Amino acid sequence: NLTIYRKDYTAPSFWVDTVEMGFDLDPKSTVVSTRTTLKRNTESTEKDLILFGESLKLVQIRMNGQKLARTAYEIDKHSLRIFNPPNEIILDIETQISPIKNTSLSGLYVSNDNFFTQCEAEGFRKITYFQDRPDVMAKFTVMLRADKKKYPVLLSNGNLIEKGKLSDGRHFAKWEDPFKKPSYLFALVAGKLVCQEEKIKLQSGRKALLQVWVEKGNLDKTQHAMDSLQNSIFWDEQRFGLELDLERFMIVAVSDFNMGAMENKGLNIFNTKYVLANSKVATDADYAGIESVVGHEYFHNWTGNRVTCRDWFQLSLKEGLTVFRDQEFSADMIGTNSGRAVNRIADVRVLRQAQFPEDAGPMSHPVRPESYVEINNFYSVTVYEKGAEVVRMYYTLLGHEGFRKGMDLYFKRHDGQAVTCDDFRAAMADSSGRDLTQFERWYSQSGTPRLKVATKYDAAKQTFEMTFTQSCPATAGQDKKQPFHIPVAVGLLNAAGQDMPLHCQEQANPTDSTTLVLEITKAKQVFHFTNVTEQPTPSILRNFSAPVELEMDYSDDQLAHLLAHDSDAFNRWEAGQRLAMRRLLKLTAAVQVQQPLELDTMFIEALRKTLNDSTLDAAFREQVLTLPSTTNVAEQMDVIDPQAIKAARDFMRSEITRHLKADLLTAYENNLTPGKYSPDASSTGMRALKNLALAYLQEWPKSSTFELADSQCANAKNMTDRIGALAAMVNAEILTGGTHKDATKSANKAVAHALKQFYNDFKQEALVIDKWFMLQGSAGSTDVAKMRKLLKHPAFTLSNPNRARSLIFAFCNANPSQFHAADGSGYALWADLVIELNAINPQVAARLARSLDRWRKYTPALQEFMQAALQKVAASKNLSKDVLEIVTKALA
Ligand code: HT7
Ligand code: ZN
Repeated sequence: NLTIYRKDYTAPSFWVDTVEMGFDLDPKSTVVSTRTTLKRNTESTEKDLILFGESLKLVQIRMNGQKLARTAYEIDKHSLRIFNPPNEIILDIETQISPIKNTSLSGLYVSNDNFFTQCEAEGFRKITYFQDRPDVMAKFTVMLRADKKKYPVLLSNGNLIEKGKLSDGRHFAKWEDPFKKPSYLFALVAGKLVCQEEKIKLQSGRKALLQVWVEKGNLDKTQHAMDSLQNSIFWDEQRFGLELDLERFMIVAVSDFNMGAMENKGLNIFNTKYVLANSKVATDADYAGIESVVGHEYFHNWTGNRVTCRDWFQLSLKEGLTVFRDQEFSADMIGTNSGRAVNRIADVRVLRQAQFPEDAGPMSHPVRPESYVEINNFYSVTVYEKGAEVVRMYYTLLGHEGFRKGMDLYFKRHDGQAVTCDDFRAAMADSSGRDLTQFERWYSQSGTPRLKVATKYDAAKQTFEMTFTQSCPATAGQDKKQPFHIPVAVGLLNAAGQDMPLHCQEQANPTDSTTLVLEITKAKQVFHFTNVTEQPTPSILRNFSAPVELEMDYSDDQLAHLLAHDSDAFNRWEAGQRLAMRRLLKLTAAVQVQQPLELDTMFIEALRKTLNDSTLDAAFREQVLTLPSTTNVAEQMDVIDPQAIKAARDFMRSEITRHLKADLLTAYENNLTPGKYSPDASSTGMRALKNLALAYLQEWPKSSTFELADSQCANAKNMTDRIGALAAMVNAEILTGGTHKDATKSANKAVAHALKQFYNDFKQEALVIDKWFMLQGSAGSTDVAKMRKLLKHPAFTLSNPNRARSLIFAFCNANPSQFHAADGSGYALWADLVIELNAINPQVAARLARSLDRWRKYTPALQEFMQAALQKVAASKNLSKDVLEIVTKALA
């Protein structure tokens, strides 16, 4: 049995004081020497010292200066066990590894001829034998040696304490990290890199050197990352009183990387996607992504590095908390209430698009999982995004000051330690005097809770009653659930759309605000509001105060009222989404029984009103006009019929355009952003609305709208406008089909030309070519045959994760009509690619394997093809633990 359980945690048998490492770097054969000083943990019952190791050649091992007898230890594919060593030991281990052969991008590997490491979660064991677990923390000193010409830059964690020349054209650099750290935070980088650097003054007056390292041709794309880093440093000082604890902080960009970035102490390593930006190559979304990921990794310096996880089951302790912190950072950077709401909407979109389905599928797990086969599979939207929602609920329950007190106590108690989610909860409870015992269920129970609300207004008594009933569906391995502690922020709107004063019998309103946080702790709970002078429209779960599915029988009129007036911008948007979702579900049902499709004027008029309301930010209007995704609709259905959803959604889009074409054209013209490019919130919002209008307008099969896109594409001064127009054109390609044959022909020619031109203009920019592939992977016109052609394109490769994701993930996760082709050909392609990727990079393969998680929910004919594809993968040879866990759980 490969499964590891949380309940089996035991402390390590030895503690480590210091680690001194030496690297003789060579792509084919790198020699790693490691000297570790260890002391027995007298509280452990384990007598032996167990070191983990993967794909290593052991050259030699010595204990306290003596060669270790072969009978003193045992070694297998995954570990090295030393039998009952003395209580205090110095261990010298020499291993040999081959970075060039390491295509998994975990451990030490080569990318574009440079060396990089990725050690979280368990990559350090691919470098040397070690107690590679986060509760073993040590001080590291690292000596790097390499050819000076090929690898002029040698970096590791902490401070550079020595450097110099060696014989044979080699040189060395010695780095010392003053802080104890777990092995997963170890990093080294070596190669031909250049940096942008700036010195800053910290709150305490200390100075720090900030560096952003990139390949030579990319030095014109580092300013935004540098600005984001400085903003992050100052934000953490102000908001949480947390100062940078190092003299030097480095960010290095690498183009082959499995995730977004990595928070190695003082030496963050980033996917190029989250560092490189200028207006020519990066979109507004890229700029926002960079700010948020740079912030995220920097914030880990306290939440993750200074206080780390006891074991990997506690991953959300650092990830949920750090996502919450980066969300708050991005929101504070915008500053306005409406901007904050737009950010919140984006976060909730991710949750609904990815986390709710995960939590209802075969990989469902609690925020603090109970078991895993491969920990890499648990770097999940549940651990990250739902984990952040859990942290946000503390914030909502305790308030701004209360949460800060909890954070202060957490650091006071645990700085320098490896701790658990329970420790975090205890700090929040003890600092506030609140009983958070029941809150623990957010960590232990999986699934998205359902919260049903029924209301009753008594005009004579002027009372309003709200009855909440909570439940949680059975999820993988969890049949029965206990009630959660749910903070529900509510407000009441009068007929004029204003907030009414709130007087609740069961819950005081200490701040006398017009939003009250009700605390639901029981399966059923009633709240009575008094002095309610007229029938109110309740605004429930404001700002999405808990990660639940709210079930409330709103009338269309109530929703339109909320959309027009709610003082809570999130719920304003939510009301619009509910109106749209209701109609999308009806239309999908109508498609299935081949009934005529109709869209009512009331909905169209509500959208028109929002679109034309110039008191609203463009960014907010764009969010309201963006319909729920196919996945959102699918999650609301018992049996998913992707083609019917697509047809319903396409119909809705074309009806919206038919009725609102003049308004959309005006929105387009009013939101042009001439002049110098700036990624500020206002310009970003304008571009988003303009490009959304442009995309809608393509539903109106007239050459003038297509020409608008074509001309924007040809004349765009920034990547947001260029790719926005190109996307609109690519999607128009099939939309203009049918009756408009001539228009279709010339449109298709223009699309082909625009795609070719785009490729030629950017063929040197890997991240832009990723966009080019992504656009085509997700285009409704890209069927399996075209996909197979694109996979053979000379610029395509499976071994670069960004490139693989851009085409394949786009097809499997964002091209529902083609991926779910009735003949099962999309799934067959998926199976081939999962198998091929498994041999190159198991982590990326396992992510792709997740695309069929929800197979049991589809129509029977599709289910059959999906099951066959899953079985094909499950039966293939040399399957990694990563992929095996996903397909086994899917088929169980
Ligand atoms: N903490 C980092 C996790 C990470 C990672 C995990 C598994 C494999 C590769 C990886 N690269 C980075 C990222 C973060 O949450 O900040
Ligand atoms: Zn993180």
